[in-house]
Amino acid sequence: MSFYVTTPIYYVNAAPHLGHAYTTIAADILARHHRQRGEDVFFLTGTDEHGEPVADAARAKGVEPQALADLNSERFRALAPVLGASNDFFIRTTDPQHMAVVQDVLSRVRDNGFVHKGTYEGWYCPRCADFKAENEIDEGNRCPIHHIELTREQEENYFFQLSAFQEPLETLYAQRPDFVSPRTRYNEALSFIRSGLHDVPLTRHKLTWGVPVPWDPEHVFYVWFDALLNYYSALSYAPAPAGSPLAQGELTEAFWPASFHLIAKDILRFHAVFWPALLMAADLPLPQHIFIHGYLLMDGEKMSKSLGNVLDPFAVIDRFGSDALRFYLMRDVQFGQDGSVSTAAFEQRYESELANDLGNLASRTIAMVHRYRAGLVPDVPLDPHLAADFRRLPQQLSELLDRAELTLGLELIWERVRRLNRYVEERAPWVLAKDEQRAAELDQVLASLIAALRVLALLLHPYLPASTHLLLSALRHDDRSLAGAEWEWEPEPAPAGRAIGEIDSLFPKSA
Ligand code: ME8
Repeated sequence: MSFYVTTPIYYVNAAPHLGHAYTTIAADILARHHRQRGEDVFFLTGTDEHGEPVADAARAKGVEPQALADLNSERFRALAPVLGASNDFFIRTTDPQHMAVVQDVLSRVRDNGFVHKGTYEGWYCPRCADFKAENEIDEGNRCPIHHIELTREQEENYFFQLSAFQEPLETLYAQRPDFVSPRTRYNEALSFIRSGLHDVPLTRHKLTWGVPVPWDPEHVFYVWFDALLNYYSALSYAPAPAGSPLAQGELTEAFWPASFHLIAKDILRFHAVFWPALLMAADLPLPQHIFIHGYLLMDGEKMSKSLGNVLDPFAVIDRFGSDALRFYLMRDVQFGQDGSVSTAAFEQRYESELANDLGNLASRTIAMVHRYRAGLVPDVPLDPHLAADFRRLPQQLSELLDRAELTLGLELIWERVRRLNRYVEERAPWVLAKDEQRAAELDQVLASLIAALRVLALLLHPYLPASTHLLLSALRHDDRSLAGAEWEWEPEPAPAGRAIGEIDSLFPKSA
């Protein structure tokens, strides 16, 4: 089994913000979860460096586009490990290997008869690098996303014959109802297709900052076609993932087509319409799923660097750690829908759920094993009352994450975190400990709590990799695979009990 997940490649016209961190974290959770299932995983992220958004930003700063791209691409590259992201490669569209693949694939699209010359006239947003139809623009000819005035463009270009793919795309959507999700986004893409597809510019004549068109050096490729191809080109030159039996050069065969492209709804049309059409035109297999999440909103507006209403992920992580940010974003905003974020909501979740529900549960459980059983987990059968709530969780989580239902997956686990807290209160080990007659009961409660903590830590591992690593290390459970999250998983017999370590507060309240 192989699993290939991607994030959009981010524009390098400014530094990363929380919106970018969001998609990268989501993709990382899927990648880590599939690694836990023992699959070969490839997780790609990177930066989109050509086109007007970058050329204009560089001009405004008085620097060359390449210099701005180098500076900001490095910031995005540095953000990934800070977020705890385990990406296998970081692509830059200025990589010469990527540029060669773009030229190669788009020449094939032309050889296949899907490119013709024409004149484009219409509205254009240089921040979106997007040509806007009349019904997509705000009053005063403004971009509905960036609120800037659109420019009227007239340009002789090569066009991609998108119109030829109207029927094939309708068939694709009919045959694969899970090609795009959530359902609202599927419907949105399909109705765009049904409204009639027009040919779109494939090249730009006025721009020089882009991948040169091999058959006409006065043109560069329109940045979106250059950018979309990153998902395919990366596999041709990325090194094989650490520990993989694959060699460099074997990744396309192993991982193409992608399992999941994660994006936000701002770039739905490019991914759900242009991209499959382009792949068909190039005779390449189509991705399995495109999942379109919503916007993180601040003050009711899409968080965006050009609007200036951004929350700095570096600052949040500095104070609370990357797990806290990962948790908050997946928990507070239903993945797939828009949701508001705020420092107040973040702090509330941190205190009540991470510090209290999970952190306290872990530290008091481990402390009780040390206090009452000298750090040895009794080797006794587990409490059957917990079994119904803890059995089959890996399967249930996998089913949700196979649909990229990241928030529902986290809620599935958190219900058990709360269940276990109730169990501690109900069974009150501190009461049992006072009564020698009830030693066997206490043994069972402690063994069950530790087993349940192991299950929770393994299930939560993709969401909270750093803190669950600490917890699993304290539990002396080295294997990170999902097999250990089975309630029935049996440790090696140890009649005298299994030793566990100690743990510091996982989510300190003073953070
Ligand atoms: O569009 N809420 O790059 P970009 C949620 N280079 N997600 C957000 C967000 C927000 N407020 N803001 C950004 C581009 N994102 C192109 C993509 S792909 C072939 C080329 C995330 O820097 C989300 O994933 O504008 C969104 O789709 C992406 O960043 C846009 O990043």
